[in-house]
Amino acid sequence: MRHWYTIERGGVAAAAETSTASGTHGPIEDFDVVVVGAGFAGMYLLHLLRGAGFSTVVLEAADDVGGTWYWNRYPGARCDVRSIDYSYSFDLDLEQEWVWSEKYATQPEILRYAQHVADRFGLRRDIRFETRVAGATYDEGAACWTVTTEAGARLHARFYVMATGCLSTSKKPEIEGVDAFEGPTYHTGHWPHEGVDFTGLRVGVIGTGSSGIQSIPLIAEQAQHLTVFQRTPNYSIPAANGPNDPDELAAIKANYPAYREVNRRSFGGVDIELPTRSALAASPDERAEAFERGWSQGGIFALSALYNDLRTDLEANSHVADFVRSKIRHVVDDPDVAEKLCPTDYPLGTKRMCVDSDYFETYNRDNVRLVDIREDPLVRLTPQGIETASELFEFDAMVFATGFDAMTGTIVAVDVAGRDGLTIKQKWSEGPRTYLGLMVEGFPNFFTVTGPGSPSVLSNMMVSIEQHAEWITDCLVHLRDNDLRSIEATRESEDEWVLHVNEVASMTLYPLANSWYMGANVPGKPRVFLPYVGGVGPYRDICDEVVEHGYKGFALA
Ligand code: NA7
Repeated sequence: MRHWYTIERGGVAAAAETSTASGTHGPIEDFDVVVVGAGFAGMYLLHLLRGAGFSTVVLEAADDVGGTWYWNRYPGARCDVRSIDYSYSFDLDLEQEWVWSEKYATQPEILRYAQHVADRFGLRRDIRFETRVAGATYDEGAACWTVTTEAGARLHARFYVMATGCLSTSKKPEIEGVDAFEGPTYHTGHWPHEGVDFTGLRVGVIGTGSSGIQSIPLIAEQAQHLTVFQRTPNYSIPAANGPNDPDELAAIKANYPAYREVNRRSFGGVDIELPTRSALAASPDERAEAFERGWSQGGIFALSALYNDLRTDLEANSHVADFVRSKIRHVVDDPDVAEKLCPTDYPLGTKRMCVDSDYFETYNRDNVRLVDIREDPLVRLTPQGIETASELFEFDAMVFATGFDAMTGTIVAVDVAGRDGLTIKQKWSEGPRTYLGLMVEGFPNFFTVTGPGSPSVLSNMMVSIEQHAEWITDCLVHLRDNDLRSIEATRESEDEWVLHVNEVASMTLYPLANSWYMGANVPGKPRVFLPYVGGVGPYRDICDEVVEHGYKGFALA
């Protein structure tokens, strides 16, 4: 492997030696690119960067590839984007040969896919597993990042990429005595690899987001008794999962490249016909018929993509929200429980829409109880279970389905210091600031994949990951071809992009919910809309245009 940048820098690595004073040890290794994270983003980046001749190493905390799909092994974990869409498009043979068994793939199947890709493209040899990054510091004089691992190793690289995923720093419930419970506790985002058997146990689950909604029906089937502690009810629609129709699959595969191209140019990274009609222009009967059709079709977009104003107009949204509430009341036998399960204080779709298999039905079981902690707040965890304002609960096991410090948590957890020692945590103290969700002013040669300010979690992540990995690789090739050693977002372009991201978000209903999109699930986190809601296709055009205009908005040195 030719180390283009390391050769150019001439001997930084050779000169660098052991430093025990700082707690680091061993020789400093030199790479063109250090990538953090061996999920789908890091894996594809490695494949591309190696192919382009850059010496690249991927550092990964886990002991295998998969990222989100490595950690989130809770019962019922599956993707809410269809498997034919949630898969790599970069290799024609791979996409033809891999066969997804279900419409929505389970976590084990997605993990097997990630492992297959790692084997197929020989990725593991350049991935260091069980290696957690502690810090990364930029030396402006050398245009070089020094990346430090928790074990004390140091690596030099011209470029530093965080491909750390959007939902990778899990968060426990903020409650007194969170570690006081003497029985086992499991976080859905860090599920034991060997699985958990709840048979015969009294189980308490905190959290009713996607992870809670997917796992609760399966835990209820096993447990002797299950108590669910709900802070905010969620809108959820049946997944209508099942085996993939072989004929449909064959038809898509016969035309896969064109199919993928439609996804790339689409709004959310999947081929969905964009509605042109307002919900308010439809009659009540027409709306009812459309909502029923969407409900029985199932899936994450089935309701929210029916009319063009559901994400922007409260009255339009109230119709679809009413419809879902009517479904919950219809399914759940106990009217009091049904009311507790009905979301009422935020518009549908402004928190991530959930898809489920028999979630609401689960509350009709004799062994399941719902506790609304808005009525009866959690007070503390006790050695035996949970104390609420009015009751003591005893459990044998507890599950925290309490989500993540999304999109920024993992990035600021690493001590990333850019020019003049400014850390990313300081820079983002009032909310993330990026240009295109790709780069940050003050942090030359540092990239984020699907970072805040890009479509990321509002899209089919695979489409957004591939776009960013390709954009970054092309950018590095451009720098190399033009003998440039650094790239950095300018302050002006970053200001404009942040403004644009906020302006577009403010045209929608998203800011009305206390969602993780808004950073509202983490106490003290700035309330800022994190992803870019302008759409995958338009965003891609913007990124391409930036390149066509000589990396407009970036300072190249
Ligand atoms: P989510 O969607 O953030 O859900 C977390 C749930 O945990 C949600 O119901 C929270 O209530 C609840 N929660 C969080 N903190 C607390 C505390 N302190 N007390 C009580 N309840 C709490 O995470 P998921 O893992 O389910 O899903 C994440 C994404 O993965 C999902 O959107 C999909 O994209 C896939 P809240 O709503 O904040 O009131």
